[in-house]
Amino acid sequence: MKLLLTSVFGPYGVDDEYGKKENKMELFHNQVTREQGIFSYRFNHGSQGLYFLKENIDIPTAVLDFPTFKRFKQELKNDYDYIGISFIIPNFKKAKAMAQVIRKLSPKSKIILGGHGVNIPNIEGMIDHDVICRGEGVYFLRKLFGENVDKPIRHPLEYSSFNRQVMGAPWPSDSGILITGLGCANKCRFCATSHFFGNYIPYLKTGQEIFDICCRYEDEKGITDFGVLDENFLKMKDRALELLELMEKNDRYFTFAIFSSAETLKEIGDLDVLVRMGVTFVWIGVESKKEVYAKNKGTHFQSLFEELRKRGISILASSILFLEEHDKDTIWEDVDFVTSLNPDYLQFAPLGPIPGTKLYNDYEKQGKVIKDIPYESQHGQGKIWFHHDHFSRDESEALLRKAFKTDYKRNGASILRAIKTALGGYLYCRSNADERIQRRSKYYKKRLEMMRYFLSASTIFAQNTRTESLLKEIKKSYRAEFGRMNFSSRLKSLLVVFLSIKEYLRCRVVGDLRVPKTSYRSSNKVYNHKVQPAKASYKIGLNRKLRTIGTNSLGISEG
Ligand code: B12
Ligand code: SF4
Repeated sequence: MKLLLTSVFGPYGVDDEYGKKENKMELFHNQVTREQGIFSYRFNHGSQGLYFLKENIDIPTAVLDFPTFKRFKQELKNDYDYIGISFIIPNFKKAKAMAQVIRKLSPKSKIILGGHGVNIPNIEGMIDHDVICRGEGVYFLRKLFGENVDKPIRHPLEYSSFNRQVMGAPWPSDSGILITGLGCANKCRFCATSHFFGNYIPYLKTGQEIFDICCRYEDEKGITDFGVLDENFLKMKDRALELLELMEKNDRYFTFAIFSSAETLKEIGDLDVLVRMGVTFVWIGVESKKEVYAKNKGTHFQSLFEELRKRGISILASSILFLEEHDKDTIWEDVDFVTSLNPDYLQFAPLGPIPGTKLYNDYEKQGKVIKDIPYESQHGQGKIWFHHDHFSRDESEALLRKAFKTDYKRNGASILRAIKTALGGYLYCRSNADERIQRRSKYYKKRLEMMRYFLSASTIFAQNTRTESLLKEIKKSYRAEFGRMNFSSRLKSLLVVFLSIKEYLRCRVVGDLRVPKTSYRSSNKVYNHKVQPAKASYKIGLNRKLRTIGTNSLGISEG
C-alpha cells in the first residue's frame, strides 16, 4: 500500500487558466507588507499539513509539495494506491485538473480530497474522487487505513518557512513549526478554520509534550525559535503555563510566534509572563473599532499594544473591511483606528463569506453571495464576492489597496517598526529586576545585531517621512546601546545594500514574483525546498554567513 500526498501545482500568483495573480504563495508579501515595496518580507511556507499527516500514519507515504503540473504527472507513474490532494477554495480548478489526470494516467489509484477546498458546496459532484476528508486529517487517515486511531501524535521537525528574503538579502530560515492544535472554540461568525474543524482539536495536550518537541528540535536541528500553528495558542492557559514552568525548571529556553485573541491575552493577565514564556510575536485580530466580536469585548487595544511592544513583542494586527456596519465614512474610521494602534505589521482582510461559516450561511440566505465569481477569485486580496450596501466590487479592491498604503505612510516600513519593538524589548529585559525576564535580553541582542545590517539599505530606499524618522530614531538607539558598527558589520551592511539594489532592479525589470521550488519526500528520497532566486550570484560566501547570524520567529501564517 502506497500513498502520495500532494499540494496543488504551480505556478502560483500568475493569471492563467487555473489561477489568479493574487494567489501568491507568500504570506507577508501578499497579505501584510504587500504595499511596502522593497521592504516587503518574502517568505515561503511549506504545506505543513501534509508533512504532519505523513508523520502520523504508518503506510509508506510520499509528499509532493509545490509541484509543476508536469512533475505531478511524472509522479503518477509510481503506482500509488491512494493519492491525496490538499487544496483550498481558490485552488479548486487545480485540484479538479489533478483528479482528472489521475484517472487518466493512474486509474487504479484512489483519490482522497482534503483541505479547506472540500467545503465548496456540492464538491462531491464537482471533482472526481473516492474519499473526502472533511476537516481534521490524521485521525481520518488512520481510520481509513485501519490503523490505531488513538496512538500518540508524532510531531515532524519542519522549518516554519524557507526561501526567506528581505530587501533582496537572505533572512535566516531557522525557525521550526509547532502544530499544537487545529481550530478554535470561539467560532467567530466569519472564521473559516474554526468552522472547518468544528471545535478546537488539540494535537499536543500538555506543556510537557510541547516542551519535549522543542527539545528534540534543539537537539536534532539546533532550532530554538518556533512559529506556532494554533489559532489561539494561549487559550489552553494551563498548557502554556506548564510549558513556561518546564523551560524555567530545566533551564532550556525557546521563543515563540503565536496567534492569540485579545480575550485570551487578557486571561493571561500579567504580560511579563509572555516575556518569560519567550513570546516574541503575536498575531491579533482587532477586526474593528466597534466590538463586533465577543473576543474583543472591553479590550483597550491602544494600551494592550503599547504594553506588548514595550516588552519586545511584535504585533501583527488584522482588521476586517466591508463589514455590514461599514459605509464610506465608517470604514475609514476603522482604518484610522487600527493604523493609530501602530502595530509592527498590519493586515487588512475584506470580509469573505467562506462556505462552511455562519457568515456564508447568513449571506446565502439573504441572497448576498454573488454566484458567478470563479473560485480562484475568492481569495481576499482583491474584490469582494458579495453584495455590500455601500461598496461595489471595484471600489472594494481600490479601497483595500488604499488601506494598506495608509498604514505604510502613517507607520513606516514594518521591518523598522519591528526593529523598534526589538530595541524596546532588549532594554526592557536587560534592565529588569526579575532575572527570568533579564535572561530573555540575549534573544533580542542577537536579533538586533542581524537587523542592523538592513539599516543602510533602508536609508537608500526610504519612501516616506515616517520611515525616515523611524530610521533616525533607530540608528540613534543602536549607537547609544551598541556603539558604532565594527568593520565586519559594515561589510555585511554593504552587502545588503548591494543585494537590495539588485532586488529593486529585478522587481522593476522582470517583476517581483518568487515561486517556491518543488519538494519531494518519500521514505528513501528527499529533495527539499531550495532557496529560490537561484540565478542570484550572492548565494555563496557572505550569504552563507548572513544566514547564520540571527534568528527570528516571523515565519508564520495568517489567522
Ligand atoms: C500557511 C497558510 C498559507 C501559506 C501556504 C502554505 C502552503 N504551502 O500551501 C500561504 C501564506 C502562502 C497561504 C496563502 C494563501 N492562503 Co492560506 N493559510 C495558511 C494557514 C495559516 C495555515 C495552513 C496550515 O498549514 N495549517 C495547519 C495544518 C495542519 O492544517 P491544514 O492544512 O488545514 O491540514 C489539516 C486538515 O485540513 C487536513 N488536510 C489538509 N489537506 C489534506 C489532504 C488530505 C488528502 C487529507 C486526508 C487531509 C487533509 O489534514 C490536516 C491535519 O488535520 C491557513 C489557516 C489555518 N490556520 O489553517 C490559511 C488558509 C488555508 N489560507 C487561506 C487562503 C484564502 C489563502 C490565500 C488564497 C490568500 C491570499 N490570496 O493571499 C493564499 C493562496 C495561495 C495559493 N496560491 O494557494 C484560507 C483558505 C480558505 C478556504 N476556505 O479555502 C485559510 C483557511 C485562511 C483563512 N482563515 O481564511 N496560506
Ligand atoms: S477569528 Fe480568531 S478568535 Fe475567532 S474563531 Fe477564528 S481563530 Fe478563534
